[in-house]
Amino acid sequence: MKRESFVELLIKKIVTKINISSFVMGLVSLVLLSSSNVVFAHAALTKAEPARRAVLTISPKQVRLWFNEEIEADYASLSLYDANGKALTEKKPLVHPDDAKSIYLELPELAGGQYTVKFRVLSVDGHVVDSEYNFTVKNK
Ligand SMILES: [Cu+2]
Repeated sequence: MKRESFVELLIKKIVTKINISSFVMGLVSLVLLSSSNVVFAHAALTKAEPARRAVLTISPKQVRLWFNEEIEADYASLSLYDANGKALTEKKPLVHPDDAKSIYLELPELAGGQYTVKFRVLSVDGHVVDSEYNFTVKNK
């Protein structure tokens, strides 16, 4: 009887240890998983200026895009096209000096009309993210 309860106690202890270690393992893998998500996530646009579908009364000086991760300027493209599909500048986008997650393209004076911003950036995980959106400059 005493022997049995000792064995029972031993088994209980082992089971508790296993539970704790599997809990710790689970925690560790959770932390690893979430940190790898942060490192390997897609680059996503978080903000744009001019904003999508914005209607402006004055010509913007630049198009600026913000992402959720740092952008490699060498693999980034950002262009502006008019309603006829003509590029408005041959300039290349630059990473903003104050924010490595933001790129911008300097613009010439824009006449009234609808414009399309097209961009393509390389995510840290190696995936290319590209998209486009429109904004309008009102006729003066
Ligand atoms: Cu990805």
